[in-house]
Amino acid sequence: MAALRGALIGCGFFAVNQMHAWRDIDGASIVAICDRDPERLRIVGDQFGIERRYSDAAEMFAGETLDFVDIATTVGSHRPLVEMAAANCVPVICQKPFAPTLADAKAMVKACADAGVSLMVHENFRWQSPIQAVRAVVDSGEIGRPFFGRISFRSAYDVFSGQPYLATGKRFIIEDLGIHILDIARFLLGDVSNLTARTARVNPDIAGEDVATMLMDHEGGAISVVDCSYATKLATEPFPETLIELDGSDGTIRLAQGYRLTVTGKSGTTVSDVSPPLLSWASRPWHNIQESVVAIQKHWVECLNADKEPATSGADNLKTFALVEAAYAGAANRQPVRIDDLL
Ligand code: NAD
Ligand code: 89Y
Repeated sequence: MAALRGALIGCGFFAVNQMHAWRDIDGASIVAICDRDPERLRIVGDQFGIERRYSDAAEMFAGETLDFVDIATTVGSHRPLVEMAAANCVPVICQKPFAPTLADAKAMVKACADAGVSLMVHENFRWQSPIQAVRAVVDSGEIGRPFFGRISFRSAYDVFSGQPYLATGKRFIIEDLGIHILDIARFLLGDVSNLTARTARVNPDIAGEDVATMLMDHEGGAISVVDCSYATKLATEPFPETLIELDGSDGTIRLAQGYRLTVTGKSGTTVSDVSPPLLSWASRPWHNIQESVVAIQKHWVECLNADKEPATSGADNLKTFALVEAAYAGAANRQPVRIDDLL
């Protein structure tokens, strides 16, 4: 089968990982890139040997024959770019956070559905190999029916030096990072019916909240706590590890710092190292995230070729995005939020 011809829009900080990952994946290649910043276009074009370069996405759609487009811009441009892809009948991947609001996200999903084009949100954290390892244990039945989960991301890593825009938005940790952790909770324990949230800002130099604690009822009966912080100074900085505790009717799973997975279940206790591999182009501590970029992009290629809906399709991501909206609304009025009322 001929390799799928893709284009990348947005050649910034994170897009470099996506470009490395596309180079590692058989069956797809990036044939054109676009950025409105000429310097970013030059840097990424030269680094990855891409000659076809555009400063305007509409010109790129007009000038190229594409099998898909990969949008790696920041959130403000996601809706117009996804709608442009839909109008050009080009299947589309869009980075998280998918949209500024749930209403925008719904409109983007509808635009792609109406145009009959596939849409995947680059919601990559559930594709990290340690998270996949936890899910495999749950699926094996070893711990029985999970009734409690704690999905935790606490760090003081300086994310603002690489991504300065994170310090300036009214919304920070839930929209930027919590969205991944909420998605992992859905991935492990299923969809959510109710959410209660509290937020705080500890760092005085940023505009948004940097601490969030959420309590959720899952439709299957489990309860989870999702807690996130970028104001937590620890002896050993865990960025970007998500730590997990799951209690089930027949045992427990603990994913601890250092990628140590302990499972106590029907067959006793096992302890294993589920560290992600360090890919040739990756660098610590980002290698966990970088590996998941390869995994989600591979999944996209498989889904496009098999005409299958991606696991983190636009429609699926609405259910994660609703948790983000619920967390902000519920933290503001200190009331629980029913998720069905938002969807
Ligand atoms: P960035 O600001 O470094 O890069 C964005 C690039 O997009 C810039 O070069 C900008 O010029 C370009 N751009 C913006 N609007 C454009 C438009 N309309 N047309 C063409 N180019 C345009 O941002 P970043 O840190 O790389 O983040 C990009 C996205 O990736 C964000 O949504 C962020 O949340 C996400 N991100 C995801 C992960 C993850 O693990 N999934 C990690 C980091 C960042
Ligand atoms: O933007 C964020 C993401 O998606 O993963 C980690 C991050 O880069 C900083 O919080």
